[in-house]
Amino acid sequence: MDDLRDKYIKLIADAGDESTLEDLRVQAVGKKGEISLQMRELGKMSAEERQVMGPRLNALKDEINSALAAKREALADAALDERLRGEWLDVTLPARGRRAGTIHPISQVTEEVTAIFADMGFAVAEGPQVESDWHNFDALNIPGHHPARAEMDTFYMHRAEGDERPPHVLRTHTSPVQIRSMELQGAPIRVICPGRVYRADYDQTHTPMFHQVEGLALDTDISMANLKWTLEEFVKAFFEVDDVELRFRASHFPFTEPSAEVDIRCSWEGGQLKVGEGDDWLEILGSGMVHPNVLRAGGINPNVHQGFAFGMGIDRLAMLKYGIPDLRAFFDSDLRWLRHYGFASLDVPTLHGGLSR
Ligand code: 2NL
Repeated sequence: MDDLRDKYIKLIADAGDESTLEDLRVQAVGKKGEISLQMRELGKMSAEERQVMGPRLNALKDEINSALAAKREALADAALDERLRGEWLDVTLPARGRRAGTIHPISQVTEEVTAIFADMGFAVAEGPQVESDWHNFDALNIPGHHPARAEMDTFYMHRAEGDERPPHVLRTHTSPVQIRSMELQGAPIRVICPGRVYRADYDQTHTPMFHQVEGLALDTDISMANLKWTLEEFVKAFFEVDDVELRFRASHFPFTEPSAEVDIRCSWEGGQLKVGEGDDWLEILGSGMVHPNVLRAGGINPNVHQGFAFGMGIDRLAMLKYGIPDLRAFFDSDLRWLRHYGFASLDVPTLHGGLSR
């Protein structure tokens, strides 16, 4: 019986596939298998012999069955490993060309605006979207009681019960980034700050998250004339026209004095925007000379350095330049919309290569 056991344990261990294993099962413990035949012999034995041989044969049968089951599982594991080796898929591979994504118009316009101002010597600065109350408001000459705070529809962060400090806010404009730039770098300085901003407002023309770009230029001798030239150069480059006419309308912002809203001459003939001709005016940005209180908040001495600042909405610029009618569709992530209004990912806007082709 020991020979029988050793023979089958070895044959099972050496079996290379499921069908060999099944043949072995039939040969050993099948109805007419070697062990079954031995069991039949029990009837011919004496009672004493049977009492010894019966349990031994049953134990042998169990051992062979367990060995078969263990080997079957090992073969299945090996087969699965083999399949996994053959059927692997690299999910980090780039998408196939015809399914490549597109650059969102907001990213495209941000790149265009950045390229234009970079060419004029402006650096790009970024900052936190969750801002301190001080950077978002006080530093910009908007103290606690100022009506501009109420008008901004600010999203406030949570403070623990009993914590009396003013809560942080989702920045309502990118101006705090310029405050941080002044703190870090001092004057002279030329920066633009593009990015996401937040206001609790949702209708046809407002989304609670939108995009702004602000600019700041400080030096010992900067005037409104420099602001006017800078904005003219920007508008010509952005709308890809040779000439523009700007109209500065007196306005009011807490952070600039004097302040001006800037319109560009345009026509809407046939429902299509043409910049630089026609009898309509299109408001595109707000601007002014930085208020002395704001300079001081940024650590700048207003008796030495002064300059201009401006701010505009990127989403609106994108709608105007690329004829996109509905603001809210910008943030729906509708693939059909993205394919229609999106830009080829390798056509990076540059001044020498063409901003938008
Ligand atoms: C608008 C108007 C404006 C500014 C933003 C600014 C920033 C600093 C100091 C002074 Cl740090 N001003 N930013 C100035 C004037 C207007 O934005 O209509 N934005 C969409």
